[in-house]
Amino acid sequence: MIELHYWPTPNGHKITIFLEETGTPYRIIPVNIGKGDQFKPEFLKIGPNNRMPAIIDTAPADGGKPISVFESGAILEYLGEKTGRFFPSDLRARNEVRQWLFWQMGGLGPMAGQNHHFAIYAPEKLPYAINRYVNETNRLYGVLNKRLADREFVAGDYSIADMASYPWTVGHKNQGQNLDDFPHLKRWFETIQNRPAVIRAYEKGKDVNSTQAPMSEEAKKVLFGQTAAVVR
Ligand SMILES: N[C@@H](CCC(=O)N[C@@H](CS)C(=O)NCC(=O)O)C(=O)O
Repeated sequence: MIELHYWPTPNGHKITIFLEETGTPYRIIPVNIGKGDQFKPEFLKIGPNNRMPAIIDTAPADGGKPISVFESGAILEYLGEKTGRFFPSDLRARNEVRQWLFWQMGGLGPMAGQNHHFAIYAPEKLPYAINRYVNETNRLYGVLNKRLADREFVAGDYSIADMASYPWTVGHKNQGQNLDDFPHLKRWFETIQNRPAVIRAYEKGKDVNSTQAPMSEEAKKVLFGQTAAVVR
């Protein structure tokens, strides 16, 4: 059984997509990041970066005590290895998947995250910051589009690399991007969007947080302006 410490955000959706795709038994423990659950000492024990998602595998492959994992990329690799699905064991295939997973973790996710921050949440609309991240997101969409020009998925067969990137393209409109400018990415996006497991994963998200309202002022206070004090 996998205990998933989760809130329905792009990084959270990555893991429910994997779990739904593989039919792995899991239990969601909500981490309401707008209310500060990510700072609770019990969460920090498994998620020392005060960010969700994190998992606890209560039945690891070695038969030993439970294993916890934080960082969505590490979680996807861990679950891919555990289940033998969506993270190929062949040297070359695995190398492809890993590169594109890290590309998402170090590029698309953080840049699109800053894009959301400056374009939507920042109290001041700073044109320099907005342009920088809209342009950088645009560049990354271009990289992904080019990659998808001659293949169905990012790294060969459908894999954890696709599961990592897809949730970060769901908010393309808010990121100032038009999918019509990226036809290969658009085809890939629509293919993944229509997968039954992906639909179920997003439904799970709505069960955990049905609020579609814009982020509250209270949540903004919790989420923005954090310093080292939050993990002391
Ligand atoms: N690199 C981390 C990033 C996780 C992350 O940024 N999670 C956000 C939600 S998408 C979060 O928990 N935010 C809580 C906070 O900012 O305090 C991962 O991929 O797991």
